[in-house]
Amino acid sequence: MSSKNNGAQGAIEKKAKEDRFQGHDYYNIDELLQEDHLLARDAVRSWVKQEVSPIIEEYSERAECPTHLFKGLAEIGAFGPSLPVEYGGGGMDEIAYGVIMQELERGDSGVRSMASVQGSLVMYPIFRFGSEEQKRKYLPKLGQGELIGCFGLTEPDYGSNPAGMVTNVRDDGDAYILNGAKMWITNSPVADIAVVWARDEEGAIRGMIVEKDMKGYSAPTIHGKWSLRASITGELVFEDVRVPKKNVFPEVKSMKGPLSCLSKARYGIAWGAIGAAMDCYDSALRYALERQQFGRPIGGFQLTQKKLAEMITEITKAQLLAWRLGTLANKGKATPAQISMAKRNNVNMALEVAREARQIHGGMGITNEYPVMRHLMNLETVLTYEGTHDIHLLITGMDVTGLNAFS
Ligand code: TGC
Ligand code: FAD
Repeated sequence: MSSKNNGAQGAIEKKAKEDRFQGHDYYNIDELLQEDHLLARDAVRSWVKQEVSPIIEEYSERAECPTHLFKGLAEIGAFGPSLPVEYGGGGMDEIAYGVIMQELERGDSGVRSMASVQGSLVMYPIFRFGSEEQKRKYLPKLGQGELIGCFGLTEPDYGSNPAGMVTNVRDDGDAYILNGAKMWITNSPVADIAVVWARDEEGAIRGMIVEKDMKGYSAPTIHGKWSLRASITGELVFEDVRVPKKNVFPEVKSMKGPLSCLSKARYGIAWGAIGAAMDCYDSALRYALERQQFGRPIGGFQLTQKKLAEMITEITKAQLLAWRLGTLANKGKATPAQISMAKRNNVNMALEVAREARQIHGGMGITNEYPVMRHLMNLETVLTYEGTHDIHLLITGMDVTGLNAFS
């Protein structure tokens, strides 16, 4: 089956297609990147072409997580790229972290999620809030992919408003007794440990490392997702789980703990979404030049050019936003509200690009012959997790007005 429109059946049967992706850099943003950023970007791009592209459509169709990729993700340094090497990270800067997320999400948002959760939502809180003993015990193994982690904040009744959480701990001597449930937890069914946020008897929000073998812990899988199908999502259920006090983060006792982790992950998503958008644009551009209708390439029609021109314009704006955010983050100056703006803008941009790319591919756009529909479906999740599109708008609104629309 060629990439021309020869019938959807062949397209659906054809697996392990050649990945012809080329990066797009309309404003020479590469000139703003350092040598090590470009090396990291190119290494991850090659790895994605070799390890992700040949299998991702099949895994996505089967709604199965390619868990064998955890080891490879560790080897390419995708877990905590900007955390110190001695604590299992990559010792790189925030822009390197960003370009790595971009390339992973170019492959699939679910693969980027595997790295985001492990690095930014599990390793980062242990690094930032954990005791020295916790860091030494867990971080090297997490960095090497020997342990898989998940992050439990969202609850069935508390999504956008995690501060309302009812999962709780009560003091029991040398341990806390943990009860409650978390919902929509990426990687929970395959995780060895969970970073869990719960309310203590004084009402303070505490973070802790819960191990899967602890009695009363379970992590059932959530089935039936039409989005992020190559990522495994589950619940976390705690029934009188006895969590030793040495597993509790000693210092942090407020929402600042989990929200700081979100800032780290949202930053990565702001870059990641550009990858998904670039893949859709790349596929649409090639298709528009190859596909003939009315005796000429569809790329010759003004309406197709409008779509492509607007797509590359929006991708370029998002690249500049991410790069500037990265330079601020490197100086420790990126504010949570700035990160919210970039996450919201870039994910929405990617979703719009995916929709336009889907149209350019005509009927073929809904098949697995092209990556576009998979990205489109994935991005519906990315628009919602790590703070919904509207929650980020309200964060920007609060930042510019000084007025809180949440309470
Ligand atoms: P609020 O009273 O505003 O703030 C409490 C304290 O936290 C500080 N803070 C932040 N710090 C760092 N980063 C941020 N993004 C921060 N946002 C707030 C704040 O300065 C304050 O500090 P202090 O020192 O005064 O105590 O907190 P709130 O509870 O009222 O927050 C409101 C709101 C809506 C902004 C927050 O709840 C929110 O962001 N909601 C969205 C929930 C969300 O994003 N959930 C994500 C769950 S994890 C996930 O989706 C993983 S997907 C993973 C994957 O597969 O990739
Ligand atoms: P709700 O909060 O119920 O929101 C529903 C709608 O109401 C949204 O459109 C929202 O924008 C709107 N809304 C809510 N409040 C307001 C308001 N004040 N003003 C205006 N509109 C409002 N969580 C984790 O903790 N860990 C994970 O690893 C994780 N992984 C996920 C993986 C997947 C595949 C998905 C889908 C979610 C994941 N999440 C995870 C949860 C995710 O962060 C939440 O889904 C998200 O924060 C939204 O919460 P909710 O789904 O309960 O929606």
